[in-house]
Amino acid sequence: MRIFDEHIIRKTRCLDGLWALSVPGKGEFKMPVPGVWETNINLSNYRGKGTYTKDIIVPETSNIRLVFDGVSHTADVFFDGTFVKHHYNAFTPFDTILKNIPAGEHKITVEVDNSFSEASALHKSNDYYSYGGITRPASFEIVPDVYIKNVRFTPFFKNGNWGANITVTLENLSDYALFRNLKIRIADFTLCENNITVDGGSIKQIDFEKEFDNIIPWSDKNPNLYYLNAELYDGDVAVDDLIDRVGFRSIEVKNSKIYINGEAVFLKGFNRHEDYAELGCAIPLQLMANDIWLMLDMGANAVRTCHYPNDTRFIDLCDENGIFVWEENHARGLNIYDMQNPNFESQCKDCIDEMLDAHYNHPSIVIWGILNECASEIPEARGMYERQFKQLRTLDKSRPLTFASCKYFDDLCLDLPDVVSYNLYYGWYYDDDVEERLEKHLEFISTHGGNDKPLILSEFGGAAMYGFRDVSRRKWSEERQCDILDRCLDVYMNCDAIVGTFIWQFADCRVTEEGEWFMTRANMRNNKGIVDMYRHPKLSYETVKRHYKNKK
Ligand code: ADA
Repeated sequence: MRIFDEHIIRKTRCLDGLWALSVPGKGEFKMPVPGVWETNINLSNYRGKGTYTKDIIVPETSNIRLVFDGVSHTADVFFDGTFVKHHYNAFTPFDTILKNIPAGEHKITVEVDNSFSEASALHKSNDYYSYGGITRPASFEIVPDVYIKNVRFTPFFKNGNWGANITVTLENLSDYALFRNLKIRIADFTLCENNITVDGGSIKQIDFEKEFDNIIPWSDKNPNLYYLNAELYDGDVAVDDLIDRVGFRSIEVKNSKIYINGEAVFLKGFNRHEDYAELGCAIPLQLMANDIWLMLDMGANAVRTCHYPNDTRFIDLCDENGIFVWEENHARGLNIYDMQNPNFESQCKDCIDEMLDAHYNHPSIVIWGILNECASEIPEARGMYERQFKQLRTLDKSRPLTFASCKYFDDLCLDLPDVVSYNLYYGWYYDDDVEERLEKHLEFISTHGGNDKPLILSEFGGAAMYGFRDVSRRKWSEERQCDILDRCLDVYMNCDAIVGTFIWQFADCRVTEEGEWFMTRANMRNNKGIVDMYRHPKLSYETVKRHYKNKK
């Protein structure tokens, strides 16, 4: 489920492969997992419920941890016919622990639903597609009575030295107190805590603070990573482990700039949806890597995971390749009525909790975002922005926060984030001059709470149909897309107040047929990609490359 082994001691089994899928009124299928059911011709437009089943063999009587990295978008999980877990949101991982499962054959059933209703406040008809299926890897693990639930790594730089706060969470699944020894290995160092008492049925956190010598920090230019290996012992016997990959780097926001390891950075970024032609959001590792190589080839150093948390393997690749990541919770273009859906706040809260649980340790993530283009101009929505920022600040004090606004001269929330971000489509939705309008936006931002904050141009661009070439450079042609990006990049990358540009968007993506999207999205796709859905470069590939490669 990662691009390295998370466990050497804990036994794990991959659940990827063929699962049986039963869809009412459509039939019985053998579906690949990970995968979207839209890849099957009978289901290419299907929105509704489907039941996945798979038989597994549990090798020894033990506690089982079932892990799903992504089920789109609602999952009800059953084990041997008994309901064990409900989860909403395609884009966050979830797990469930089943105690004392006898050795032998067992059945996992996942009822998957990708339909739109009030029950789903975040997945709705939108400018990207909500696919159906078990779309990211799945696995089961055999966990001992006391197991390592989580490890959090927070690097710091103090008195000329790198150090880290490390918090390990243990859970005792049994009914009685147990004693364990914990060993942490990182770089050439070992940290130990012995005789830890974990009471029956409880969770215990163990904190370490340590400074290290000779650390090579993580940066975009040298993305140096360390394995963080947590091992749990019963006496001398190793019973469990959890391995993660971490990096030492600092992030600071001051004087309207973002500093990484003490150096001001300019984020040369792309917005990227998880979507690839017929494969939908279930993108295999090779193609994720290919996306990163294309972005690097264009000179980019940053990506925004619009508009939801991404597959952990993609973030692993960003760690590996020195790409700065803006990761955000799941919400796109929700108006105040959408935000007043009774499920909205709890679904956003769960999404933030799960995003942080899954991705807190990634050095590449340098910004958390919330609520893309939601109702930040409406007084009733402000409290929701405040609550989400408060939740994030409680969970992570080390990273700056932002939200991408399209409320321009009406925004009421610019004082809340650490970084102000604007989505501006000059040249596409509005034809006024980019530079003139930017001046007005800067004036508004500085007088409405955004003064002294760094500004990111979080979206800009225009659509082009791959292959539509036109000497008169009309809208939708590849030439016109070049013109729009050329002008925007020229202005935004040379403006002192701006610390990052995220082009909309990296690749064309599918949109939902419900709602009004078919009227403005030719081929049922958002066509503002610099590459098309198969990653064929449009003319603008070279335009972007010229700008991004030229800026240090
Ligand atoms: C918005 C939105 C994107 C996309 C884009 C567009 O700013 O955040 O998801 O819809 O506009 O293509 O219009």
